[in-house]
This record gives sequence, C-alpha cells and structure tokens, in this order.
Amino acid sequence: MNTDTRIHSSLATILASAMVLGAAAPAHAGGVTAGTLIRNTATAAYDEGGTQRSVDSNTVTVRVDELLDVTVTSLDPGPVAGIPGDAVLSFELTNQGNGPEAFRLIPDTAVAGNDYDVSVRGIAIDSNGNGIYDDGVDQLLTAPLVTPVLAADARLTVFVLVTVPQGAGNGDTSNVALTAEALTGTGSPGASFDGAGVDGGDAIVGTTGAFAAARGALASSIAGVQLNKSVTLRDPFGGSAAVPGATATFTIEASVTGSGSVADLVVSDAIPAGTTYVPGSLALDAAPLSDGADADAGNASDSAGIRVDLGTTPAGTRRAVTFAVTIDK
Ligand SMILES: [Ca+2]
Ligand SMILES: [Ca+2]
Ligand SMILES: [Ca+2]
Repeated sequence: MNTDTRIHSSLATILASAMVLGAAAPAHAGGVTAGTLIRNTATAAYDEGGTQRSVDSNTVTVRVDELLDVTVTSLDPGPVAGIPGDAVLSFELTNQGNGPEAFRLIPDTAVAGNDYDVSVRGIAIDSNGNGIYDDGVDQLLTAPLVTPVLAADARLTVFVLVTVPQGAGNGDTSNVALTAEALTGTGSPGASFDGAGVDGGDAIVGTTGAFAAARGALASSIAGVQLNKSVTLRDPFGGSAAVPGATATFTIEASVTGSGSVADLVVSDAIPAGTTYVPGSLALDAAPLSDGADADAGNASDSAGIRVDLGTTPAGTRRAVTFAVTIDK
C-alpha cells in the first residue's frame, strides 16, 4: 500500500493505520467486488510540550480492478443417450470474476476420438431456472452466442441442443465441448484490458485466462429385438410327419440385443391357416399363460392368434413364447 504519512514531530508515535473499504464490498470467488474503493489513512499521535496532538495522513484511495475468470462444468450425471434424433447436453457456467461480465459460448462437436459427430440445433439458457430444457420456454441464443451479463459469482445453466445422426451405432460415443470466453477478452493471467472494467477501471485476466471449457458426452445405447421362430412336430403315429392330426409346437424366441432397453415389447403370431390352436398351450418361458385376456401377460384364440406382452425389456434378455396347433384333418 502506497501510503504517504506526514509526521509532524520527532516524538510521534503512529497509533493506527486503518484500511477502510468503501460501502458494500462483499468478497466473491474473484475477491472484493470490482470498483470497490479501498481507502487508507494513517494517524500519528504525539506530545508537543505537554499537549497531546494527533494528525492524519492524506487518504490513499485504490479502486479494485475487475478480474475476468470463468468456469464451465458438465451438469450431466453421465453420458446422454445418443439415440438418432434430438438430445440435450447441460452445462453450468459460473462467473468467477469479481464484476459483471457476459460470456461468448463456442460449441465444438468435432472432438477427437468421437465415433460420430452430432450437429448443434441451438444453444439455450435455462430461463425458468428449473435445470431442464423447456422447449419454447428457455431462451434460445441467437448468433453471436453470448450469455446475458452475469453478476460476480452468478451461475447460468446452458443447454446445448444437438441432433444425433442416423449413423450412430450401438456402443458409439461422442463428445461435445462447450467453451466460454469473457466478452471483454481472454489472455494470459495478468493481462489488462485498460479501462474495460467496472467504473472505468481496468479488467485484468484472472488465473483461468478468462475462458473455460467442459465436455458433455453422448453414448449410443441402441437396443433391438431379434425374433427366432422354430417348430417341432409330433404326428399321431409317434413320428414327426406334418400330417393331418399332427401337433405343431411353435417356439418364438425374442432376444433384446444391444444395450439399454426396449419398451412395450409385444410378441404376436397368427394361427396358420389349416391349423387350429390347442387351447391352454400358450406359455412364456415354459410357464403356462391362460388363453383369456386377463392379468397374465398373454392371450390366445384360434381367430385372434397369440399375443404376449413383455413390456419394458432390457438388452440381454431372452424370452421364449410357445404355443401349439394341430394340423386340421
Ligand atoms: Ca465486465
Ligand atoms: Ca428450463
Ligand atoms: Ca391370459
């Protein structure tokens, strides 16, 4: 501190040297608020011929400069489902400086190592502050992609809206980087943008370089269903000839492949012409299902065929539906 103290006597004793902050001076992540005036006045007390006297120094005033600092983090708890179509990546931007600042946003979809690159549909800010992208509610930024001015310490949730290409296959991953740069400027820590800070003070680049980047990840977990149908025959003569009166037992094996799960999986089959459903023959994984449309997963009739509702089924699951028909005589 560059304090100039005038001392009026060789007997002087400096009693106090007070540093006084101007009115509101809260400390932020970036330190004392930019524009704060720090005033320093020294006092000397002395004895002059038996009389106590004191004298103040002039006051030195220092205005706190603005520091430019920012951090960006991904808010996604894990990779976002990279199913072809629309996906949303969530980020949090924090103004780590000590003054108001807006930030330029730069998405990068072509991150090294990507199995596929998404395309950016838009960048939105969480206008209603609920942490979720709300189409038609949360504000889409238009070019140039610049956030509103954020107060010191203020955080903003940013959504990067992307489209996953059709070519994305099961197990493929992709990253999207989001960079935020202080609109005033970026540079080496300590670099100054003279006069660009609060109240005409300088804006000084902080330790982050006044920019930050984070990555959001997408993982394509695409489930599919393979159906495999087989038949075994038992004829009235103890053999396996497909003759009238023979029983044909069909097995439909449904396998959910890939990763993730499928929803509302239903296996159905018509009763082939020239055959008749064998009542009570419907089964799922060898456990009988009633023919009626009731609480269990299946129903069957000669006219409507068989139907088994497997619901949401995770990848790696294999279910076997069996039913029997007789070849009409
Ligand atoms: Ca600023
Ligand atoms: Ca929202
Ligand atoms: Ca049933």
